[in-house]
Amino acid sequence: MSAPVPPPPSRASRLSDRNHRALIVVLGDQLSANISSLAAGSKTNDVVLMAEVMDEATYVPHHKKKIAFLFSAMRHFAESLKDAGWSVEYTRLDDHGNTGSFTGEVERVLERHGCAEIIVTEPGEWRVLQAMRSWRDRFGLPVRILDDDRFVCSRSDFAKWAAPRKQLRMEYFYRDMRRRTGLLMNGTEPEGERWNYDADNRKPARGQLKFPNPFRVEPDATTCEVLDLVDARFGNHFGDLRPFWFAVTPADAQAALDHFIDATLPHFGDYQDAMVKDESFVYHSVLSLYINAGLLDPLEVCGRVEAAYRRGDAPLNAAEGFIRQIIGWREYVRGIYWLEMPGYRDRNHFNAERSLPKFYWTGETDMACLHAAITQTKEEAYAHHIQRLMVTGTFAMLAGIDPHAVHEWYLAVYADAYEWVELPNTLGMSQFADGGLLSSKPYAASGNYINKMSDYCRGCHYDVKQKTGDGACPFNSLYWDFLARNRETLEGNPRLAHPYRTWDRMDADRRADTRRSAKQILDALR
Ligand code: FAD
Ligand code: DLZ
Ligand code: SF4
Repeated sequence: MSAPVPPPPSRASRLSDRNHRALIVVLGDQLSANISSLAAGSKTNDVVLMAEVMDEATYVPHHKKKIAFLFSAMRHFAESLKDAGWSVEYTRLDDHGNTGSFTGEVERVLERHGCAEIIVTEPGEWRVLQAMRSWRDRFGLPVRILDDDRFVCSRSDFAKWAAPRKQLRMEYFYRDMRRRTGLLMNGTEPEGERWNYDADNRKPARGQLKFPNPFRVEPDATTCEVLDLVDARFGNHFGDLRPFWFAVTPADAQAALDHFIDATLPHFGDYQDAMVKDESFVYHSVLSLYINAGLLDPLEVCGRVEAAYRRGDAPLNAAEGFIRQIIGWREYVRGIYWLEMPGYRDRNHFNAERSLPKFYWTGETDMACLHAAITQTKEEAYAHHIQRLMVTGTFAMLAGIDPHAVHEWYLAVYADAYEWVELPNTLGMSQFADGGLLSSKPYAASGNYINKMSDYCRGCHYDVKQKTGDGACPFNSLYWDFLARNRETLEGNPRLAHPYRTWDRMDADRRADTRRSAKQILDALR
């Protein structure tokens, strides 16, 4: 664990103790007008650097839509800073002399401006923090790395929360965040006298439901220019670039939030875990890419959701479920990331070594659930939580795919993916590769779960009821094979006692048949 970052001094105290020029570096996921680095700077004195760099666009092969979203949002943000009176140095990807890295671009700007200090808000990835830490020696300048106060819980506060605890569990952390923010609280008590309405949020989406589409924005001239650039420079990356409909400004992201609150939030809770064929978004907000890039403020979003509940425009299970995802899970996974890095990335509890199947990049598989989740990921750079967790995630874990390969896939393919949020969700929550640090049991399930929560199985080549043999749903034998294969590591987990008893009660022939079926499926993945 690195030393906690000291809180930023107030703007007044900072300006009074210096009259030199500072270089403020703003990263692609720091597009917030009140971010701590800008709040600590001076419009009239300092220079802001923003840079499109090849290193960031290629350290994993990001989805084309993700690159286009960030480049366009960065260009708009730089313009808004200039309009607000900041002096901005903006490097476009194709600018002559672009060095391709943050460090190279900092060096170039320092050569042009006589800066005496570098100010940054802490980044969302360990490798970028390491680069920033190298700048002091490299450039012989003080580097001030400020807290990212867009989060409710700072890294140091999370470390303090975690230190005395033998076991970290999101639920207790979340209650503290509710108390800290006052969201959905009545004095010291939770609204509705329960902290968590998760049990009410697991309805399958059956019957005649109407699904609102997320808010769509027509690309403007800046976005069109970026789309051409991405086409030309990243044509070999995963994913469809067009149609491109993401918001790229705070105003349009606000409109997307308004739309979610009006059209979608009332149903968010009930159907949070539902999956529906040909419905990529169900009742999800599709706001994570805007929140993570800084176009929306997470606490403002939660405030709007609480207000909708208090007005009677959304039920409590929807408002609580949504707010829990943001001040609970989102803050919690970030805390775990910084607490556990850099070792976290290499955790591999089950010593899983299989390569990622090729169909993760093409969607070409007869498994209808995986085909749907991957195809929409390719089209939209989006899949909702249950698809990420219980379809692509569960399959990879059951099949013993190397968790690092799984991590790199998730980091590349989703428009909202940055390591601080993606890695704990993938490695910890979905692959159990951290051995249970983040969640108390692996999210392992047979085809039965997907059948219960979706309509995928009805149109699938495989039969979800068939346990073994050629036409059987692959999740069925892989589920038991996973438990049998990892018995030594998992048997002691009380939450798995029931499935192990069931496995032991099966007759020996059936167990052998199950493992044979699983072996055939795994062999075919090669
Ligand atoms: P909604 O379902 O509408 O949820 C509302 C908001 O809550 C989201 O916008 C997001 O800000 C937050 N949220 C919900 N669940 C989580 C969570 N588990 N962790 C953090 N925030 C959460 N989320 C990312 O933002 N980036 C990632 O790279 C990412 N990778 C994931 C990988 C795996 C394997 C899994 C299982 C989950 C991952 N998630 C990630 C969490 C979650 O799936 C996405 O936040 C969510 O699907 C985004 O869609 P949405 O905005 O429609 O979310
Ligand atoms: C993801 C990304 C991409 C594709 N490109 C850039 C870029 O060119 N310039 C930039 O400042 N940021 C980019 N990003 C986001 C960074 O990768 C992100 O800021 C770091 O990973 C820290 O979270
Ligand atoms: Fe997925 Fe199995 Fe259902 Fe097919 S039958 S959609 S593979 S769970």
